[in-house]
Amino acid sequence: MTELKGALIGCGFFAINQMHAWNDVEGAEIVVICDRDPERLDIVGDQFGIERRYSDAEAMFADGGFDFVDIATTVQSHRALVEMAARNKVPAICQKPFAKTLSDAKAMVAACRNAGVALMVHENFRWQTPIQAVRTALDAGAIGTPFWGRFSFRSGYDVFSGQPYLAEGERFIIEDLGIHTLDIARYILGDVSSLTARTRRVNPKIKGEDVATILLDHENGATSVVDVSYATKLSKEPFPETLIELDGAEGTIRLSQGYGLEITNAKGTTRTDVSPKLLSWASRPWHNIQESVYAIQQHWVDQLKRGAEHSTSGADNLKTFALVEAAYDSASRGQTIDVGAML
Ligand code: NAD
Ligand code: 89V
Repeated sequence: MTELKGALIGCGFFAINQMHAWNDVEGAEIVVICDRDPERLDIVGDQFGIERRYSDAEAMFADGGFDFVDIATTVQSHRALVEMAARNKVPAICQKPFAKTLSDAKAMVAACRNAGVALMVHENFRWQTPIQAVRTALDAGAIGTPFWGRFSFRSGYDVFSGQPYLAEGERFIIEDLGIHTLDIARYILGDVSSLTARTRRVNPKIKGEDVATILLDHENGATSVVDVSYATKLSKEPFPETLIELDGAEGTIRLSQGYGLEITNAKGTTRTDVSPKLLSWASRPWHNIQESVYAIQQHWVDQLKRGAEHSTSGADNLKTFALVEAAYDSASRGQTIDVGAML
């Protein structure tokens, strides 16, 4: 298979997973890295044996020598870096959250479309093995047409030690984690027409909300609840599992803590272990997320080579990002938001 050459911008906390995954992905390798922090640049360069290193993304693009760019910085730089990739006609992966605002996200999609380059948002949660198993069961007609769902992520895990910036923003759980859960709800039950949300902050040491409850009206008539919390202290910590309940006309699906999938229909009940693989470089409890990083990056390469649309293309992710903005808007105004009108 021809090797695509990639550049990675942002050598921080999460990029380590992306670099490990690139080592496993078939058909691509990272040949150049960039970080404006020289210490981070050297740590990642030395760990992964990458000689070409830049502190300035503009200079890296000017020198070229790569077929795509993987942007693993935090949200503040996403628009500038995606537009830089578009100007240089380089296909781009952009970490979530895609942008600071929906209008920025729309501009980024337009820039890549006009430049004729692919753009994929690194929205990896839908690529988790247990989420894929739920989707496979639904597609196989295991429960008939779903009419109700719950997508739940409730945890007391300390995410702030690895990602201190999460404690500092005015927005927290919907923008950082709920964005994944909303994307899973869309992936499983389809696009959303309207949304109602309530939020609160329980942890006094952080600035943003750490609890959100969101009611979604899907275009196909299904109703779902997305509930997320980092203020939930349980006897057995579920981080980073998304739990799912689906009721369909002919049965039910339950994805429970510990990666158990239970399907009940006229044939009876089946129980399957849908645990993610523990990749050689992965560590519990992050292995679920880490495996999905590998899966989405392999998907990027495969689709890029075929010239086909990515599952979480920039255009697709506008519909997830709109749910994030709608949730904050709904929570602050106490009103139901028409999501279709935002797109
Ligand atoms: P981080 O702060 O640890 O790392 C970001 C790095 O980018 C830093 O080293 C910083 O110096 C560098 N950087 C920022 N702007 C730059 C620029 N313009 N040019 C060059 N370098 C620049 O952040 P992180 O925790 O690694 O998070 C990065 C992104 O990954 C965030 O958007 C976060 O939401 C996302 N994330 C995703 C997942 C997931 O499962 N998809 C998990 C964790 C974090
Ligand atoms: O996946 C993420 O975006 C992470 C975490 C799971 C900690 O919320 O920031």
